[in-house]
Amino acid sequence: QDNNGVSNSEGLRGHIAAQPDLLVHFGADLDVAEISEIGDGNLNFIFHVRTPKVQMAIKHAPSWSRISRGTRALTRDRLGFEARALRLFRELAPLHVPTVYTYDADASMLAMEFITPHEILRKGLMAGQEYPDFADHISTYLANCLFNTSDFALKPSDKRQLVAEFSRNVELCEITERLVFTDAFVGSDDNRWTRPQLDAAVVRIQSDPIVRMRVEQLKLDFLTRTDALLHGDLHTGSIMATSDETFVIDPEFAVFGPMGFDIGMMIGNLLLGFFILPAHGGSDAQRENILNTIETLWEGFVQKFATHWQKNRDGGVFAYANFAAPVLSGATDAFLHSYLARVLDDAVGYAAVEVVRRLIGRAHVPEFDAIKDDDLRARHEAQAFQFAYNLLRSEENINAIGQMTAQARAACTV
Ligand code: SR1
Ligand code: MG
Repeated sequence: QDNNGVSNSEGLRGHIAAQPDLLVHFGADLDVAEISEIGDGNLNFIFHVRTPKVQMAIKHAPSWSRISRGTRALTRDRLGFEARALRLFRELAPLHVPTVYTYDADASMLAMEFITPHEILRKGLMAGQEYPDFADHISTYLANCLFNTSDFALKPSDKRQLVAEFSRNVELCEITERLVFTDAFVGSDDNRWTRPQLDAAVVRIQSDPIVRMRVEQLKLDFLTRTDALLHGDLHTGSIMATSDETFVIDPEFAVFGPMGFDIGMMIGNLLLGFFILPAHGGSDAQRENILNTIETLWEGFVQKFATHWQKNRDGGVFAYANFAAPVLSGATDAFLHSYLARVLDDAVGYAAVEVVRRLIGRAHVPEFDAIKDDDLRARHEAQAFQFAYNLLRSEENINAIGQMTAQARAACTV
């Protein structure tokens, strides 16, 4: 399926030639530029354009989703939200977000820095690659982007305008609402899982009123809270990394929501990698590394978020400059701690939801699907599933990240 003539290399070359802002990067070398389509996502096409002097990634969003091969319409506006979010996040976390060169709404093309030699984190983790600085990098990204788009940093009027702007990202939010929170927990013809091995587990979770209540609350929070601007789809396929650099890409699902959503998606995807690693030949030490990454990520987030908090005591919601000196000194620290406890509880819930929907919903993750032996895959799926199920039906809050990683360790019996 073609779209506007740019879903293939020659169409793209013609498009660049007609765009002065893009052509300036390539000049006469455009004629000899190598162009290849390198995307493997569900929605869009990504072209790598390369000359001896310049490399660029150009993303094209057709008016349908790639996964549907042209049969399911999807607004091209998604690329506009991605461009806007990338530019904002780049300002807040410059070491971890690529530069946008141009965004052309008419052609639905987004030209940006080509990140190399980084690879998709999901693939690296599956191959047993280690990323010693990843937790530090991603916690910086999360703390910077979440804190600085929240009421703790922004003037209420600026925040409301941003919220209004991103609340128009309706169609992609609908995908999340359905695929993340509804289909897997209520039932849908689009769901798929390893049959018959997981049949009983699917019936059990879909008929559990405690799980249903928790997931409904998490969904309602996603729909109604506007804590901070989220990436909205922060999984290990949305990250490009080497052992010493990390870039977050693909924020087309960006919208305001609970901070725990982004953190939980990230943790959920790391946990999926943890549970399937033995099937890829990963060692105990490599699995421990993933749990350690989750713990360091959360602890780094807390510490960096608290630093932002201390520096912004007179900003955003705490702009008390015009008020008399507070009688209760230290009260805001107590609020910080209770706020972060809520973020952790939310993150654990969203992580569990992500694990479940990636195992039995429509959009799976390749590290599980790559295991062709059904019984082997089902054994690891069942362990991850049971772990997530327990988290969702537990009446006790997780109040330290180590409690959650301990449960994961106990559930993964190899
Ligand atoms: C139809 S899109 C399915 C999934 O792919 C994206 O990466 C999101 O995770 C979405 O839920
Ligand atoms: Mg994506």
